[in-house]
Amino acid sequence: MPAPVVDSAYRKNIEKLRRDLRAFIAEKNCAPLMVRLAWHDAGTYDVSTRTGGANGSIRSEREYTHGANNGLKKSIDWCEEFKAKYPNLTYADIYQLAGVVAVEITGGPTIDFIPGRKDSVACPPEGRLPDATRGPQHLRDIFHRMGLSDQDIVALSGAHTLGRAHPERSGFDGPWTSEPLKFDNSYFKELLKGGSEGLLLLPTDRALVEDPKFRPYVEAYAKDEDLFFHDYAVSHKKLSELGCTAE
Ligand code: HEM
Ligand code: ASC
Repeated sequence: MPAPVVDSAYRKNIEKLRRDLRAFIAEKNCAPLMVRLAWHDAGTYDVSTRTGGANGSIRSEREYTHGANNGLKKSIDWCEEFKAKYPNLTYADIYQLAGVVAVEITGGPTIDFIPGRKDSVACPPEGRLPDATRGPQHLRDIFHRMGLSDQDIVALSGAHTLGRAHPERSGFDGPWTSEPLKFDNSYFKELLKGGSEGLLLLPTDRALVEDPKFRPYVEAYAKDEDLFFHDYAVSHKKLSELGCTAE
C-alpha cells in the first residue's frame, strides 16, 4: 500500500483523533491496552529483512490470533471506529497515536508523533515478540533484531508501570505497580525491591535487575523520574516508527 499523503487535511484529522483518543481512553480506562496494541503492532520489526513494524498489520486475523496478541482484538475493534470516522488516516498511525496519547494522559512524557505510516497486511512470522518466561539473552535477541538497544529495552520495559497481566490472556496475573493507571517510575522502584505482595514480576522483568548491563539503567530510572521520562519518550518514538523510515 502506498504511503499516505500527509497534507493539511491529514494533519487536521490527526489532531481531531488526538482529542477523540484523549476522551475515549480516559473514559474507558484503557490506556494500558492501547499501549500494548501499539507495541505489539510495532515490535514485530526485523531490521535485517525490513519486515514487520508499525504498519497496522496486527488488524489482520492471522496476526491478532498469534498467542502473544491475546486480548488485543478488543482494542483493534475500538480503533476500527476511529478509522471509520477518519478514513484517510492509516491504521498504523491510529494505533501509534493511541499509544502516544495513552502514555500522555496517564501522566507520562509527551512523545513526538510524526504521521505518515504506511499500512500493510503482510503477516510477520509468529514468535517475533518477547517470551516473558525467558532471560536477558532472549530480550537482547528480540530487541536487537528490531534495531533497538539495551537502553531501549530497559526504558521501554518501564511501560509496565501501566496495566496488568490477565490469566486468560498470558497466563500471568496482576499489576506491576500499585497504581496501574498512572505512568511514573514506580515499575523500576518495585523491580529494585525484588517483588512486593500482590504485584507481578515476570522473568523478563527480573532479567533487568539481574543482568549487569541492564541494571544500571534500572537504578538510574528508579532514582530519577525525569531521566526515565526523557529516555522513555526517545525509545517509544523509535518503537513507534519501526519500519517506517522513508525509503
Ligand atoms: C502486558 C510481556 C515489553 C507494554 C504484558 C503482559 C505480558 C507482557 C506477559 C501481560 C498481558 C496480559 O496478560 O494481559 C512483556 C515482555 C516484554 C514486554 C516479555 C519484554 C520486554 C513491553 C513493552 C511495552 C509493554 C516494550 C510498551 C512499550 C505493556 C502494557 C501491558 C503489558 C502496557 C498491560 C496491558 C493491559 O493491562 O492490558 N506484557 N512485555 N510491554 N505490556 Fe508488556
Ligand atoms: C485495558 C485492558 C482492558 C481494558 C478494560 C477497559 O487496559 O487491559 O481489558 O482496558 O480494562 O475496557
